[in-house]
Amino acid sequence: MKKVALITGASSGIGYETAITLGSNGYYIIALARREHRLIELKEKLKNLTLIHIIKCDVRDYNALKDEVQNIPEQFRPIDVLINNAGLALGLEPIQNVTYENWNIMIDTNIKGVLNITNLVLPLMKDSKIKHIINIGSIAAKEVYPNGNVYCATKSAIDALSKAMRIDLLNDGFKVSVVHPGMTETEFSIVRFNNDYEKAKKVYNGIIPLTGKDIALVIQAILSLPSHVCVNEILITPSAQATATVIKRETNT
Ligand code: NDP
Ligand code: 8X3
Repeated sequence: MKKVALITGASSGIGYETAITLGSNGYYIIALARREHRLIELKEKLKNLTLIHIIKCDVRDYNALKDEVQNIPEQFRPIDVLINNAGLALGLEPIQNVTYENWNIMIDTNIKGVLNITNLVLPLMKDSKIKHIINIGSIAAKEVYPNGNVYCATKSAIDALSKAMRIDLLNDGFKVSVVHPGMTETEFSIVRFNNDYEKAKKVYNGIIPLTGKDIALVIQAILSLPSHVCVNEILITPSAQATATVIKRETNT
């Protein structure tokens, strides 16, 4: 049976690896992000394995998303799985220093972006026999760490929204899962530190961080369970991470 997954933030990191993993396992993929050249690369990589439809769009732009969702080709309908992954942190500053621009972008992307996509895609999931929404939260949803303020608040909102979706969509036959990754080496820290590659690399000094692929495998495992089994939430860290701030770093790695 054909299965279709729509993945936001599929141009990099966790979203990209999830698209590759699910695409290699027979899912038709709808891949959404702003960087079109990355989506084209992904399409090239998946072209002999599955069907892929790419959407170059900003999750903050409801009207543009609405047009794009309306234009999703027939063979990608109904959508079976929605993976709300697009997100970002900007800066690591005490709350008194967070800029107006940065907090707005984080709230608009990480919270409103998820609401925008979910609202628009739900009608296309109505006829699916699977109906599974997977939201990407964070260890930052579970605990607030110094200078994480607004980012942690947005991810805490995703935790709450995931519970809300599970309640409100239960009678419509939906499963809702939230995946909370710990330290995962993607472009996340490069974005957080405004392209300061050295500072981004230091975040993972002396540990073996998770990779986008590790999280993709967890998502694939969640999707592989029998239909009566729903993983409500899962927190995954590198073996060297106990909490957001308790990390065992080796000095010579
Ligand atoms: P990356 O920076 O590698 O990927 C982020 C993805 O989100 C990119 O594909 C980016 O695409 C997309 N994105 C960002 N803003 C927008 C937007 N406005 N519209 C559409 N797409 C957007 O980081 P990760 O893969 O690590 O991040 C994926 C998710 O995982 C995020 O929600 C992040 O908060 C979460 N997470 C990450 C952790 C980590 O340690 N890496 C740990 C816990 C959670 P483009 O720029 O092309 O639009
Ligand atoms: C991203 C990882 O450790 O900054 O969610 O919370 S962390």
